[in-house]
Parts: sequence; C-alpha cells; structure tokens
Amino acid sequence: MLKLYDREASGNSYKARLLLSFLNMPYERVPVAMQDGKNVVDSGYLLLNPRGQIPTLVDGDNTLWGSTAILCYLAARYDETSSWLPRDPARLAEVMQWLELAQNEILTGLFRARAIVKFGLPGDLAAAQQIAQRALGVLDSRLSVQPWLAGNGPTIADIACFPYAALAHEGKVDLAPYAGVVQWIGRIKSLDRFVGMPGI
Ligand SMILES: N[C@@H](CCC(=O)N[C@@H](CS)C(=O)NCC(=O)O)C(=O)O
Repeated sequence: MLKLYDREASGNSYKARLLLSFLNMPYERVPVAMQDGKNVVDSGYLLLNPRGQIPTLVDGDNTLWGSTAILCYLAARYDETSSWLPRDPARLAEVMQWLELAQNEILTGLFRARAIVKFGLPGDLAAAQQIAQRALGVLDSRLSVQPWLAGNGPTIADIACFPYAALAHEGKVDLAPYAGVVQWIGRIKSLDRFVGMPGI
C-alpha cells in the first residue's frame, strides 16, 4: 500500500491527499510532527527525504519527495484517463508552467505569508503578501477567462496551485479582488471526491 508521510495542516501534503482522493486510491498516512517550525525527523526519514520535509511518498521501490514530483508520479502512474497529467506536448507544458508558479510566487508569497501568520515562522510578512498578490494576479489572469489552469478540465496544475490560494486568508491575504480565483476555488470544491483540510 502507498505510504504518505504528511501532516494535516501541510498544504503541500494536502496536494498529494487531494489527488489520491480524486484517483480513489487507498494509502496509509504517517504523520510527521513539527516543533518550532521544523519537522521532527530521524536519520531513517532523511534516507527517504534528504530535505527532511513533507510530503514524502513511498510506493514499493519508489520513494519520492516534494509535492510536484508526487503529483506527477501519481498522475502518470495511476490515472488511466491521463486527464490529470495530459500527454499532449503543449498541454503538458502548460501544466508545467503552473507547477512552476506553485513552486515560486505561490511558495514565496502565499505559503510564506501563512507560515509567518499561522505558525509564527520568521520572515517579512509585507513582502510575502506582496508576492502573494502577484501570484493571485497571475492565477486570476487565466481564471477570469478560462475555468481551469491548463486546457479544458482539471489537471495537477489546479491541484498544485489550489491549497495555498484557498488558504490565503490564513496569511491575511484578501482574495476579494480576484473573482476568477474565488470562482475556481468553488469549482474545485465541487469536484467529485473532493476532500478538504483545516482552513479549506
Ligand atoms: N517544495 C516542497 C516544499 C515542502 C515543504 O515546505 N514542506 C513543509 C510543510 S508544507 C515542511 O516540511 N516544513 C517543515 C520543515 O521544512 O522542516 C513541496 O512542494 O513539497
């Protein structure tokens, strides 16, 4: 059975849980504790994930760390419809563009603002909120004219960008100016087999 090292409040881990639910796949969760903003991990865990972060996924002989790798792996391996990770080169590249945003402005903006406000991590809140607004502006530029980030249906691009956008309030970032993003959040929540997390 798949094993996911995660934590309930981790948005990056939630991306994996969300796709596993959409794919209707059973898995075992191994909770990783946090102390003073850092994961409490031993040397055994560092063999699985040398960054010491969550999420980490173990599937038989395959061990993967980082939400992007996990989303790509699960979709490529287990989604028989290929809809979550399209194989068409242009659509695949379009998905990758949004995965980049998720690991850049969404991480340094929305993720960081939430980490500072909710978990008391150090950092410049105003600077993070400014980057967060830029990330939301980029998302909104697409979502105010198209329902999904890549192509005509939901993909892992939507899953990768969704959690920290939907948790923006926890970093004191207002979603009101981004109507396309607000509607997209509702659209994702109404998908079959959607699961939430605390704050969403
Ligand atoms: N780029 C990584 C970021 C992973 C990450 O930042 N994980 C956080 C939880 S959401 C974590 O493990 N923080 C505690 C630590 O770094 O010790 C991903 O997308 O999975």
